[in-house]
Amino acid sequence: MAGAASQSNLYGHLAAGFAARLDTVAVEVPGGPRITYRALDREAGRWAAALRGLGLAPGARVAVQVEKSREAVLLHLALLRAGLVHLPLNPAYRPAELEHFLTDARPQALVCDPGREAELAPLARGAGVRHLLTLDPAGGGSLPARAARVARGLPLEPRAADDPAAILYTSGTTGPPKGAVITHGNLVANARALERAWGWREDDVLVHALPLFHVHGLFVACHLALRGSRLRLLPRFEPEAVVRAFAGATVFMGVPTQYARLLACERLAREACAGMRLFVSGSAPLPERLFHAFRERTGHAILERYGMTEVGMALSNPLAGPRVPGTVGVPLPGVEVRIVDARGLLAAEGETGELQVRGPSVFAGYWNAPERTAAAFAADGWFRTGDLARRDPASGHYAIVGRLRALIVTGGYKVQPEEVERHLEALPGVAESAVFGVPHPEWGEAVTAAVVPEPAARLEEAALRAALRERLAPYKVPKRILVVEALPRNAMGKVERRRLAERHRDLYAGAAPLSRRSTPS
Ligand code: MLC
Ligand code: AMP
Repeated sequence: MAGAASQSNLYGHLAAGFAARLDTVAVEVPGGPRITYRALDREAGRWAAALRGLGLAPGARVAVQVEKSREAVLLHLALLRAGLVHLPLNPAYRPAELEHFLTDARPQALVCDPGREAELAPLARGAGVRHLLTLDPAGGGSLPARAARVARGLPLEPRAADDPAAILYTSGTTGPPKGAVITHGNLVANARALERAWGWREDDVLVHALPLFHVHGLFVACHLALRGSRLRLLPRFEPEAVVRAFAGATVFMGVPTQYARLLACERLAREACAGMRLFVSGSAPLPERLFHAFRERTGHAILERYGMTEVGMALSNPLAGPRVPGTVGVPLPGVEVRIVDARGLLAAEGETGELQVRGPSVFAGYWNAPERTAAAFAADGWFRTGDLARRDPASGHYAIVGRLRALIVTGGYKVQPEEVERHLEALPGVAESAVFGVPHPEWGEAVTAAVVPEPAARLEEAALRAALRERLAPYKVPKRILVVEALPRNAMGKVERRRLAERHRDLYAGAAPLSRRSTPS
C-alpha cells in the first residue's frame, strides 16, 4: 500500500488516515457492492498503473465524463495517486459545451461512458486527445479492463504542494468557462481545516448524494470520508433513498434544493436521523425557512458553510456553538477573509462589500489564462470572490448578501447568463435575448429568459427550450422563456438583466413549493 511519506500528494494524506483501517469498508453503495480500504488501495494502484502505462507522465491531464459510481471514486483516487491531473466533467454536458473544455485543457486522455464513445471520439480527436477510454457505472469498460491486466500497482507518485491535482471549469463573469487549477497542497490544506472544524471521526459514515464533478461532492465529501471512515455512495439524489441511507450513518452534505426535497419526503423524521450527528449545506444560500423547518422536523440545525471552486471551503458555521441561519459562519482554520468596498478599501464594520479570501486552499490560477488569473486577485494577492458579504460585528458571523457577478445559482449549479444568451441568439428567429435568475421555491433561483423575435418570426417557448436542450446541459436551459417585444436597457444601451429579474420576480411564486416538477416541459 502507499506509504504515508509523501504528504503533499493528497492520496498520501488519505492513505495516512486509512492505513490503520485497511479492513474496514471504504465505499459502499446501498444494495450494491462494498469495498474495503485494502481493496480500494490495491485497485487505485492498478488503475494508476494502467493510466501511466498509456505513456501519461505525472502532470498529464485526464478528462473524465462518467456517471456517478464507486468506480468513479476509484478513478479519482487513481489519478491522484499517479500524479495525473483530474479534469472532471458533468455527464450532462452536450458536445457543444465539451468542446471548449477539451480544446482549452488539451487533456492527454478522456474517460467517458461507453455509450458516449462514438459521439465523443471525433471531438476528442479534434482536441488532440491521445487516449479515449471508457468506464460504465457497473465497473465495465476499457479502463477497468486494462487495470485488470496490471500485475503490480503503481506506488504513490510524490507530488509537491504546488503540483496540480485537478482542473475544474467554472463559469466566469464573461467569456468561456475558466479552468481553475487546484493543487495537492490546496486540497490537503482544505481537508485538514474541515476535518478540524467539523470534528471528523474515523467512525463517521457519510451519505453521499452529490455529483462527483464539483468541489462539494468530489473534494469536500470524498476527501473527508476517505481518510478511514465510510462513504455511503448513492448513484443519484432520490429523497426516499437518502433518508433510508441515514440509518447507521452520521453525516450528510447537500445543497439547499436537496434539503427542500428531503423536507417534502414524509419519511424524513426524527427517528430516521437518530444516528446522524451533522447535516452540512453549501453551494447556494440556505433559506432561513428551510433551516427552521428542518430543525423542527429532525431536531438538527443544518450547518451552513461557504465555499467556491477557486478557494475551497472558506467559512463555516461552528460544530459547537450557535449555527446562525442566514449566515455562513466564521473563517475556517488557516483561511483569512476580508470585506472590501467598491473603492477597494476595507469596508467599515457591518458594511457590505466584496468577500475576498487568502490562504493555503486558494487555487493556483486559471489554466492557460494569466490575464484572467490576474484579474481575479486584488493587487495585494487576495482572491476576489465576486460575492457580496457582511460581517455581523456582534456575533462575528458572515452573511452572503448578494453577488457582483451576473451568475445564476440554481440548485447549487452555476449558470452564466451570457452562455445561455449566446445559444439562444443562435436559434432561428431570435433577434436578442436576456437571461436572468428569478427566485424559485425549489431551485433557489430559476434560469429564466426573455427573447425578442426577429421581425415576422413566431417564437414558441416549448420549441426554444427543446432546441436549447440539444446544446446545453438541462440545468442551464431556462425554466421559462418569455417572448417579449423589447428588452429594458440603461442609458448606455446595455440590457438590464436586473430589471427583468425584478419585473418577473413572482414568475414562480405559484410553483408548488418543494415539488419535483414545476416547469412546463
Ligand atoms: C437538475 N435540473 C436542474 C438542476 N438539476 N435545473 C436547474 N437547476 C438544477 N440544479 C434539471 C434536470 O436536468 C431536469 O431537466 C429537471 O431539472 C428536473 O430534474 P430532476 O431529476 O428533478 O433533478 P435531479 O437530477 O434530481 O437534480 C437535482 C439536484 C441536482 C438538486 C440533485 O441539481 C444537484 O445535484 N445539484 C448539486 C449541484 C452541486 O453539486 N453543486 C456544487 C457546486 S460546487 P429536464 O429538462 O430533463 O426535465 C460549489 C462550491 C461549494 O458550489 O461551495 O460547494
Ligand atoms: P462554484 O463557482 O460552483 O464553485 O460556486 C461558488 C459559489 O457558490 C460562490 O461564489 C457563492 O456564490 C456560492 N455559494 C457557495 N456556498 C454558499 C452559501 N453557503 N451561501 C451563498 N452562496 C454560496
